[in-house]
Amino acid sequence: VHFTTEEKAAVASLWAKVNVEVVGSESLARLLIVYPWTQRLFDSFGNLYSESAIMGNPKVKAHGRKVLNSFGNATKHMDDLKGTFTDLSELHCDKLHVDPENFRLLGNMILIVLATHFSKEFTPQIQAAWQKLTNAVANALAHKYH
Ligand code: HEG
Repeated sequence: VHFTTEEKAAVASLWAKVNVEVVGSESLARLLIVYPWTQRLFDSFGNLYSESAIMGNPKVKAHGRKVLNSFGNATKHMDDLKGTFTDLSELHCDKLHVDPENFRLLGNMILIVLATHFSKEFTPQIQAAWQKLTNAVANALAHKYH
């Protein structure tokens, strides 16, 4: 994928305002609530029994922050997403056994959380650029699967 200068600017301008801890934990929490079968991958996280338990779970918070921080590398390396995520792709495939469809689902959760946080500022143009990025990151993370 190729990102235009305008798309890169749209991504960067919003990313600069993102609270990684809040958006990361809310996105992961939504994934676990909206697609409950994803909870299976996090059986070491303790109590995921209800929406409020998931929202308040400190391990969900910490992991959400970690994942979105890592996603942040994508905003800085939009010309080389495959290279940026090679190691993580191998890890999620070989060690973590995460179905790559989940990268797409999480990408959608990130978009929804950004929309709720930024409201009207999340214009169609900004959404288009971000949606292209979440798709490209999902592809990059799936690239080393075999
Ligand atoms: Mg993954 C660990 C990044 C989606 C399940 N994920 C990690 C780690 C990073 C990361 C940086 C830590 C790696 C390490 O310890 O070296 N993850 C990452 C990104 C994205 C993503 C950038 C997508 C944007 N991960 C993702 C999804 C799932 C998942 C969708 C499952 C639904 N990740 C997962 C699990 C672990 C990691 C189970 C290990 C967690 C642990 O036990 O600490």
